[in-house]
Amino acid sequence: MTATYDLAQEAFAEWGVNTEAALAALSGIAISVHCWQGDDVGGFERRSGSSGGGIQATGNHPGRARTPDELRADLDFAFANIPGQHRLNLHACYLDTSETPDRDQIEYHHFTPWVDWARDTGLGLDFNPTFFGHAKADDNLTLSHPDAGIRDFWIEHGRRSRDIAARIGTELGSPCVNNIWVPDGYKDIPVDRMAARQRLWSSLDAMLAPAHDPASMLDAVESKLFGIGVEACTVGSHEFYLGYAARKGIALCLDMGHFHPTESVADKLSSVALSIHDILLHVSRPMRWDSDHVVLLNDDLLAMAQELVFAGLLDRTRIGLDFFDATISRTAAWVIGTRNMQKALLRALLLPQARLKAVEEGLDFTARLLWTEELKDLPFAAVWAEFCARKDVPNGAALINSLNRYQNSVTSRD
Ligand code: RNT
Ligand code: ZN
Repeated sequence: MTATYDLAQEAFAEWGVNTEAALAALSGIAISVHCWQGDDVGGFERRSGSSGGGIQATGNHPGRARTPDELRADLDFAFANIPGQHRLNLHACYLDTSETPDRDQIEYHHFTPWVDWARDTGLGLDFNPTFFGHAKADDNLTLSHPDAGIRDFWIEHGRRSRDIAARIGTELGSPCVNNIWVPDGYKDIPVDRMAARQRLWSSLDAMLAPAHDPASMLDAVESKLFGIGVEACTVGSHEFYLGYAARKGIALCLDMGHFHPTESVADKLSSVALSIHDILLHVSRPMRWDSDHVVLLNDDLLAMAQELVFAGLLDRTRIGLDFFDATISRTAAWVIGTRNMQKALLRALLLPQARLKAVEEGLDFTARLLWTEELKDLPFAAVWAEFCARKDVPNGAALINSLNRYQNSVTSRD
């Protein structure tokens, strides 16, 4: 324990905050790190072309992972620079096999190298069917396509993804979240939104019909406001999935980039939590649109973490990340973004929650404002440094050196 940490411990104790309890709580929070930051949402299907579906990584920084082995090596490095035990969020298009199954033919064995690696590394795994970057998704219509044949193709993909996720969860002894996001929507103003939404609803029903053990797999659905090429209408809107998840008792995924830019996603948590039990987050940073920038330790992130902690939602919220930036070191992006999420959680855990809630309940809004501002000066950094030291990961200048060294080692890849 450093002298700096000792002083920090005292400073927090003056507010009645136990830093050891905060560190223990932070230690127990697993972040689901998204595989797709490592290769610009490309995947390993041996096809070329962009991800499609209105999502896009921009940039051409050297070092993109070209194979599952390279991606795992990059992830090993990233996780070695992120304190704590976490999860990897895998997309179906990241299969690792010499076979070339179409999306409606994927099976568990196409993913076993990932599961073996996760088991060896002590990581949990989450999963996502991939409804984009495919000829049958070129119209930006999948589960809501007017053609029943196309819908059936995607329903089969979704069912297989659920089977695979459930098997992964069983193998690793930790429930695997299977998150469903479809790009479906219209560039220009549709005249029959209702028909499209009815088709999406029925397709989801068909896809989710086979029951799975919740100890192995948890279904989640992710809404969106709009995407590139899908400006006029997104079939799977927030209202659509809020209702769907509530009716079906499945998890709702809130992506921080999938709302109007001035909406606070943090504010939505407590409302959603009253009718939805399980929540999945896609922590992201939209800049003017759903741009998926690497998350910063900014007000949005701090507000989100504070809501999770103060509303008591940590035990039923899965925290996943969703950003992809190809203009910077991809491994650094993972490390910076994930650590920022953890730092935000730590700050929230270090706040004198009971005292703050008491002054608000007593209508003392002056004290609430004064205290929240004074609390910003507490020595959070010393507690974070202690966390990194205990977890044996670099911090500060040592972290920068570590990130640079690794990036230099992958620069020759392209
Ligand atoms: C797209 C959604 C979705 C994807 C991933 C790759 O806007 O946010 O979550 O980013 O499935
Ligand atoms: Zn997302």
